[in-house]
Amino acid sequence: MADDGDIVLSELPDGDLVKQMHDDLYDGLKDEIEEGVRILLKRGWTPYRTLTEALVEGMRIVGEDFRDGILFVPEVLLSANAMKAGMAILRPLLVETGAPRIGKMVIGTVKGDIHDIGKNLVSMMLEGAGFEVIDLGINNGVEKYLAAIEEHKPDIIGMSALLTTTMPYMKVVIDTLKEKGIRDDLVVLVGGAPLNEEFARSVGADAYCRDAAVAVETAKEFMMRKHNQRAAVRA
Ligand code: B1M
Repeated sequence: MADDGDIVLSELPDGDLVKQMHDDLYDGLKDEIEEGVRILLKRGWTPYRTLTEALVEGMRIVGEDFRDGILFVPEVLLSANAMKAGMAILRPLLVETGAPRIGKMVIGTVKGDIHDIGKNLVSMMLEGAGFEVIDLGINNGVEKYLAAIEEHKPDIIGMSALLTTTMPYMKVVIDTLKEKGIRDDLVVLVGGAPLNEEFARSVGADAYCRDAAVAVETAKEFMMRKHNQRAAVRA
């Protein structure tokens, strides 16, 4: 059993365990994060609650100290690694759904940007909500999006950016979709910590998604509109 010094994770009450997991994520302790996730699930926590309260909240704390120059890239990489290990346990549980596929989405982090934790979370949640998700990974130039659109014929394109220097690339992708005459065939959703609604509008996206839950709701809403439009045309 993994323990944290003298601390036995399985003996902690929920609140203390979650706090300890925030510390363990901060310290990049992958084994402890995996164990913590398993304990919470065993205690009846839903995968979503475990994800948001134990992992995402822990990463928020890491983000603050990274911003303030208290943590540096190597340390944050370890935290990211631990976060991903926890997410890997939750992924199959979040995507477990007998629901029919309600839409298809191609998603990727834009060119120059290697942040993928948020994007992965969005992918997982969308899959869990019944979407087929084609995840292009990180550092995607416009040609990658175009090739994926050609191959997979998605309903929705999702773009993620975590850097103020990479978010303008979303406009490059959307402008290229316009040039190719395919912009209006697709719904374009964008997300990432430095973005906001105004930015999304300014680059010509259909919507900005603050977090993974909003991404799911927004994607569902657009699919509903699409089905209604089709029904209206048929009527
Ligand atoms: Co970086 N980094 N980082 N980083 N990093 C930030 C983004 C930063 C804000 C930290 C800071 O405060 N200084 C800062 C950007 C500053 C800016 O642009 N103004 C920054 C920097 C500067 C950098 C480097 C330049 C550092 C350096 O090298 N000197 C470098 C850049 C590398 C590159 O991309 N070219 C870099 C590197 C890294 C690591 C590799 C160490 C690591 C990434 C590991 C990985 O992703 N595999 C890392 C991390 C972990 C972070 C922070 C700490 C955490 C990001 C994260 O995972 N958050 C981040 C600080 C922060 O954001 N506060 C930071 C948790 C995740 C769940 O949230 O990604 O916001 P988020 O996703 C949310 C929503 O935004 C939304 O839903 C998600 C889930 O709710 N969402 C979408 C995201 N994408 C979406 C797509 C959608 C919809 C919703 O499509 C439809």
